[in-house]
Amino acid sequence: MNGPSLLRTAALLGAGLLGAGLLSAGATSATDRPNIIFFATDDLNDWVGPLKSPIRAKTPNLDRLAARGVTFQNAQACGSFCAPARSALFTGRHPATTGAYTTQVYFRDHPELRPLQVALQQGGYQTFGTGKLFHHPAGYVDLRGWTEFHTRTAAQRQSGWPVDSWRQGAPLPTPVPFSAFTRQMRADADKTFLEYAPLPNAVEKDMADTQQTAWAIDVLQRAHPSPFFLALGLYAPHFPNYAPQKYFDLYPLDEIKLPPLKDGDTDDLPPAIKKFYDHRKATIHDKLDELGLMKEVLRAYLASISYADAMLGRVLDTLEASPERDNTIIIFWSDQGYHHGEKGQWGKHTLWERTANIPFIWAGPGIARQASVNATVSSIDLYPTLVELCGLAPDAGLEGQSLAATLRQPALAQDRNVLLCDINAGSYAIVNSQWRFIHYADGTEELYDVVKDPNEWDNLAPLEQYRAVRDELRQSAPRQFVPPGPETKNLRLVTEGESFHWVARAAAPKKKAKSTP
Ligand SMILES: [Ca+2]
Ligand SMILES: [Ca+2]
Repeated sequence: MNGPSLLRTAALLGAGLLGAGLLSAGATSATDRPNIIFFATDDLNDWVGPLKSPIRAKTPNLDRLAARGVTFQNAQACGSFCAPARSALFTGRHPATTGAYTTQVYFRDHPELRPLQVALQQGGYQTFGTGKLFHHPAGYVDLRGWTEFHTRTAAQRQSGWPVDSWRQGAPLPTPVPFSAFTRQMRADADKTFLEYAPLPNAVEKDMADTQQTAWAIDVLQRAHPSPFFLALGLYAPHFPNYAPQKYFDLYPLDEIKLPPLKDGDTDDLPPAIKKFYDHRKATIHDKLDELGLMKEVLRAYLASISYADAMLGRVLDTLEASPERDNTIIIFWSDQGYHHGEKGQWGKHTLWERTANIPFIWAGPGIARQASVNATVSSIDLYPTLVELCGLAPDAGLEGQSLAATLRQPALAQDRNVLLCDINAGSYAIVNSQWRFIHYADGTEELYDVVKDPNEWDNLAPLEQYRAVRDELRQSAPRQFVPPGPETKNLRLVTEGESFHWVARAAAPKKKAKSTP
């Protein structure tokens, strides 16, 4: 028994819990359960050191983590933007099952589902959270199951717990918006989309992500008589890409390389999809090109990745100096990836590889070191993996697969088909290490051989010779897609002190029929 476990046993004896038989169940007693640090990032694609990507940010701390753990090269997101990816992660269920395809509030619509942090708390864990773990607007933090959930300001707790990373006193550049692209966007557009700016190095300590990292470090430095789950959700490198100047300086503009783009790439897409993405390209990609800003936007994203990596470094340094060092698993995760001009797109919300491939790196006790796994996995696998590693009560509805055996023996990893649901019910991708198969709700499809065609330029779906491949991949689609849950535009957020809940908006009164004269 190591030091921390002895401490815990002593504390539990003191509390009279051992005699109550609380620790008798299963092979893993609460005292032997590993601590978990869950380090979440937002919109971070695979441009990081440990992943085999042609463009990579400087991420010395993630490299350090990967050197003592397992890197999944082909980890797929379980949602194509923040809200569905996070709802799926915390419920262990895909949008096809929960109806949380976009910004539906899973804990309002499905209070019976046991979110990950509640499962951990029920398993004897102290649970600590801060930052962007759930979707960022007010009303999205699942308040259940946290020993402590930290916010920077009291105002956040009184107003539905928005993340507000660039509000509530956070440092901002002058002017806002800073980038010429964002300034030229329509008046009704999101004025943070692709917005970026270097900030003075001196304000790094005042940034929301820095402050939340500091809180996580404080938690890590406490004595831990029980195992802990510490979840730190960075907003970086989600736009706006405001980062200290020193991270911009890592990337001289003339060394930035743009991702490849194929002329006429969308010509082989289903007509409705081609129309949608051609329009998006014309309004964003072509505008950035006209302004000559692509490299600037890329540099700011790379700078924000390196800033996020520095926050990871602070957590790793603290853990390495901690008595919990050898008893703590760290998981590094991003909710989904990001396009930077690939296929003419800037953003997420696609079913292609650029949105789907995420960094997913695990290190800690019982996990192989310096290992890289090519087999396809999904972030839906996180919850069942923690059920196994942490000895939690099982949940028959979890839709992922435990990666515990793979983490112990990466060489035994087996490839499989994984699901990525779209924001539209009935549209999805099925992915394995050779194929990406996309099916849209209108019945149109795409198919890419990602081994021969990693850029996903050649849609093979129309070719008769691939009919059998498509038919086989389609077998892995969900049997049904539940209808979307209630849209938040039809709900009203009610705040009550430091809590909140959602209520249905009263239906608008029907207009009185005009009385006939
Ligand atoms: Ca995101
Ligand atoms: Ca194409």
